[in-house]
Amino acid sequence: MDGSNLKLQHGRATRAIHAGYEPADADGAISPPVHFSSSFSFASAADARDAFTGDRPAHIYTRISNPTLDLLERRMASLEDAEAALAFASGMGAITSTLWSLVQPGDEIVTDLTLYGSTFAFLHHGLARFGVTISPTDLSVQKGLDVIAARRPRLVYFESPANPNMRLVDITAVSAAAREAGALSVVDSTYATPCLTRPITLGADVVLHSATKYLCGHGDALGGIAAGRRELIDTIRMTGLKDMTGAAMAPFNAMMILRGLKTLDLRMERHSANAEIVARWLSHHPVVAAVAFPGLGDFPQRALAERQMDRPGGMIAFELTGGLDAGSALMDRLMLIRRAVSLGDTDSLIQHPASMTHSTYTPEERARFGIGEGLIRLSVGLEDPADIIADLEQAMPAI
Ligand code: 4LM
Repeated sequence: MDGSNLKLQHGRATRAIHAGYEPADADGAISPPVHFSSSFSFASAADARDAFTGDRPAHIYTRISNPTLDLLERRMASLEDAEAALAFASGMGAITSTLWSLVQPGDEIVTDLTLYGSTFAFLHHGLARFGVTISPTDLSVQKGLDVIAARRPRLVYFESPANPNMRLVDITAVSAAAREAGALSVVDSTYATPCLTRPITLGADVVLHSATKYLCGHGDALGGIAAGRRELIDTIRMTGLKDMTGAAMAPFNAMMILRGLKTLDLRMERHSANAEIVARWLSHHPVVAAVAFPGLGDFPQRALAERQMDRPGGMIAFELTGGLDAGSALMDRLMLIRRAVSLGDTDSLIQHPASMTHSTYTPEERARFGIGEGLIRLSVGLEDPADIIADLEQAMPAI
């Protein structure tokens, strides 16, 4: 039973548990075997040659492929409704391997305004040094679509929801504009996961994930995923991954992420329900100046959230009336919620993007790209929501 068979018949929760694996292929083992092997042997010199020319599909070396990574890739392809997927050592491994494979000097990438800090740094301080033009554009408005049409870039790159301020991008509209302009559309869907949004079915060419976050779900393994058409994924595997970054996922991490995926649907339901309760509480608190959460009635892109996301997800961005000082004081007083970067874990995590994940931007860049200096980011975990609220309550500055 492979991912494509399962896709036609089963729901996403079922596919997250079964796609790509049959116990009969491994002596009946319900949990798939893990192939801790860096290299693979050949029956003959001719077999080895045919594996290298591609005439005979075979595993050669784990930087290119491995049966355990193969299973994770088939499962993720099924969950994303994509032809193929590819695993990497980290989310940044997925992003850098993909972009190194798809652009060359002289090309232009149109990006949305808000991106994860290291993605921003890779584009502006990395690729830009090699002759790639990076053009930040507000892709949440019609004018952004006009820029794509006018500039006809090689690639359009965005996140939805965006880290850290929860901006949404209309994946259907932007992917269509990119296709019309002859550009590839690449969307980082780390915040949404395939349980909330399926960018490939909305027209995107490549969907990327930091699998470190919700896909793993327990904060104990790094990983990255790219999914899309087989021809694109093959190119990323054989150029960006194999020869440029070498950012291959370890088989042990693939096992951890396969285990995490089994409860992804369940966890996303609870993350979303908890975050909705916490966001509502924050939005009624007198010292909270603003809350960005797609599940709130006053979320500025509420209609798009309802169209594009099955649930609101577990991420909240908020600002206190006392700005950064009040936010820092709140963070210092928390006792249950952890002061830490990363997101999508069982444990609630809080951080200050301007001084932490998005300190790769200058203050001027943060102002230009919508990352408030006083913005606090909360990744709502799977604890009892009453306990998360009680911790925030005892830590809130006095009115
Ligand atoms: C963080 N984020 O925000 P690896 N894409 C998105 C991300 O949020 C991240 C990556 C890619 C955080 C990490 C410290 C939207 C990471 C990069 O960390 O390389 O797996 O993913 O707190």
